[in-house]
Amino acid sequence: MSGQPSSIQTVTMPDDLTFEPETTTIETGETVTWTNESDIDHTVTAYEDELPDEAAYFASGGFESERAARNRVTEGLIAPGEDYKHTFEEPGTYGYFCIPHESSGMTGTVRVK
Ligand SMILES: [Cu+2]
Repeated sequence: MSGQPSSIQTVTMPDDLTFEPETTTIETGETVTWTNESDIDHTVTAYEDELPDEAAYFASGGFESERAARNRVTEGLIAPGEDYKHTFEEPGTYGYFCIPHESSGMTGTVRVK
């Protein structure tokens, strides 16, 4: 990285209850933008036990814990056409999911190098 602006990686939420790509790999300090391209609401919610030790918790809605995100799911919904961004400052592997569609397997992984 020689002075170039930090790049942004996009993960889409298409119509089939997935995150696409399911696994995205970025460099430390880069931002992921999740874009809802479907016609229903989704969340991006980190699994609290699938974060690197030093990492900040993240979830659409700005929650500080998975429990809070689950308890107040409507506040974390990303409407069709909207997006959610998070910048990853710690290397490691992060697991996340969509609260309404967790049981349908709507989960994803961010790997930060
Ligand atoms: Cu969903």
